[in-house]
Amino acid sequence: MKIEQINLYKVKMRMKNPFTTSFGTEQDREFILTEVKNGDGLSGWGECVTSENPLYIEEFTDSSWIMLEKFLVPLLLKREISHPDDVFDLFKPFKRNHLAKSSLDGAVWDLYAKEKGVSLAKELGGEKDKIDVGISLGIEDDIQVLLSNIQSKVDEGYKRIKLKIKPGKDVQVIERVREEFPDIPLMADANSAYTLNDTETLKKLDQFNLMMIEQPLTAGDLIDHAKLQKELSTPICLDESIHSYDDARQAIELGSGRIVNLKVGRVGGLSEARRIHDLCKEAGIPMWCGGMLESGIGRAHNIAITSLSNFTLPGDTASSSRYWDRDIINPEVKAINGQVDVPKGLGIGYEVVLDEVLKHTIEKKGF
Ligand code: OSB
Ligand code: MG
Repeated sequence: MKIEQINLYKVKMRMKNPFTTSFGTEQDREFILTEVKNGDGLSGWGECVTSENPLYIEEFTDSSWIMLEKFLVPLLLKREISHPDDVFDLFKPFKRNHLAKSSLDGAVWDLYAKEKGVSLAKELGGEKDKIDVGISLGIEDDIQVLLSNIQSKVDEGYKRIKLKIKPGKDVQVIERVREEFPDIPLMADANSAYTLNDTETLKKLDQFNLMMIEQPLTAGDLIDHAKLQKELSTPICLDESIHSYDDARQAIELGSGRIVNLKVGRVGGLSEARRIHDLCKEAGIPMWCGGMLESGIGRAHNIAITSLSNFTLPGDTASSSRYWDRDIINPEVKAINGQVDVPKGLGIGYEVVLDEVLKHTIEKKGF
């Protein structure tokens, strides 16, 4: 295949509700959509899952925009690609910037599947018709608000509830939630807010039968995570720590955690995501697909990768309506009883509604 044209759309979309984690609150999502076109005018789409600020990861929307226009787009444009895996290798000389790289990798995978006349899920080796999904709920000042958020998501049928925690909003919050909901599949995500000095606090969470504690310590602290895991009976799940196949390999070898949250953007795209999937499967490490408050395009990519067999735990890919008044794809993503159908249509299997994209576009550049 040959990429004849690339369009970048910087978009700003307002979520229905603010979302608070240990690193901050976000309501206006600012990110980039990438569109790659072949000579027949067929389009593949990708999403660069950045935010306006570098709080979750070092990349942010404006840094990825520069990365894309100055380095990555010129490498890909007019180039003959025999397989989407080539894109990962093509970008390899440039360090990190995985969210930016992933957005083009994903668009090329979508286009490749469309050219072949298959779904992206099938082309990736997906085996499931439906995927299980949970939901991630932000920190709330008022515990009653959190409890009612949980109740409504349990009623909707989500397969597990993830609660964001931070120092001062942890043990007591989980304790109160467990009083109301003793049996629901529950987990906590700290987004790197703790250090080994907090081991005693984190050990108190062991009594609440959590499925896992996600990313208690800083990214890069694989050794400290391994020390902490030895102290905890609750499995540690790694999110921010895993940026590559080698990160996953070393985390498994060190015993830094027992579960992997895979985010396609964080690891630089679907090709690397697949390699990590196979590694974890081989090692007996269960996985699930994390979310980055994506629009429908990123959501579609998440659904496709989650159809692979070792995504055995419910992921964060909730319904479009949990985030948006109107998503930018048709049909929108809809979880029914905690399950989302894996689309069978070509490529990502959802139609991108260009009018909706353009409504939110604050900058566009074509190459
Ligand atoms: O840590 O998984 C995370 C959102 C933004 C950045 C990091 C994270 C999250 C979420 C939300 O937990 C997941 C979602 O609903 O998309
Ligand atoms: Mg997380």
